[in-house]
Amino acid sequence: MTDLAQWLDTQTTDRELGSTIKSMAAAGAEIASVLRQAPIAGQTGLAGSDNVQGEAQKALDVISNDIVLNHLRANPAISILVSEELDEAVEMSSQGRFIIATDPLDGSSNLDVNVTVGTIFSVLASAGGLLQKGEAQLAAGYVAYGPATSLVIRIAGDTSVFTLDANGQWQQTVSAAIIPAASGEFAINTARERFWDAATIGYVRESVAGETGPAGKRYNMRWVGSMVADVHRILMRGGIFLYPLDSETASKGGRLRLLYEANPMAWLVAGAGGASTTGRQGILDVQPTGIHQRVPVILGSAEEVGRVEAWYARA
Ligand code: AHM
Ligand code: MG
Repeated sequence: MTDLAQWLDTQTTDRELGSTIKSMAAAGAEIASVLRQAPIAGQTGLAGSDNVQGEAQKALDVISNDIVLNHLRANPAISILVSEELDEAVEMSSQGRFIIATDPLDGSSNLDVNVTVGTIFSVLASAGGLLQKGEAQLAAGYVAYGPATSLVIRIAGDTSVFTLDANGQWQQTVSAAIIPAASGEFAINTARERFWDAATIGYVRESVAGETGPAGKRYNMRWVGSMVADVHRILMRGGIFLYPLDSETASKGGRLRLLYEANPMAWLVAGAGGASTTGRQGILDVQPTGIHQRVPVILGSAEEVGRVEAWYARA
């Protein structure tokens, strides 16, 4: 079997980039062990504070953020940390060559019900500053805390999947994920239909119309409510994920965050042959204007993303 360190040696000659990824992987392994015991340790429920987005922080959001902070502080290759849970960017090593942007624990609403959550991260060059387009990422990944703990990581080549073994080591279990171009599975929060724009309504209506409808095939719907879990399913067997701009999220620019949710996921999907868009622009082409900026997110199987883009071009 190939472990994470062996794989990193095949992907980059930059040992500091490798060590940056190893630090995030180590943080993920520690968060996994905390999550496994959290109901016993009483680490459930709210922390009693709000994050910068005005959302109530869960105890485990704060604990996970601290774990990531500790691992990154110990690595002199990291210059700055941007976290969903911290209003301001945190300065680390002045000589550090890499910026990490992270959502330390995504899918908080699923925490207390023992459903998959995850840690998402993006690696940028310090020289480019905080507000770089997704296409400038040096690497991106996530850890999914599910029945197995998975690390999905991409530097510039393939998107690879590792599984945490009983000894706390990451073993490669998929060398190159491939998202099939065609799929019959979509993921969207349909309870928001009354807020949707014409393109989203058009795409979903076409999809639920079945074999005799304009899409000419039957679709199924899946929505975990943890982006990591929904994207992981798409990386493993295809499908499309949509959190489009809608009339309720329009004033904020969308629901999901560009730097530490949309960009890393778009980077991983691209490495597996999938596509991503805001509907009107490639996600990786969006110029960030703020570290906590939000963006509409549509990603997954290329043909499905193309169908949504066609709806936007018409709408
Ligand atoms: P969070 O970062 O506060 O956990 O929110 C992000 C989550 C995503 O994981 C998920 O795709 C989405 O929000 C779920 O939204 P909804 O509550 O509309 O189902
Ligand atoms: Mg999140």
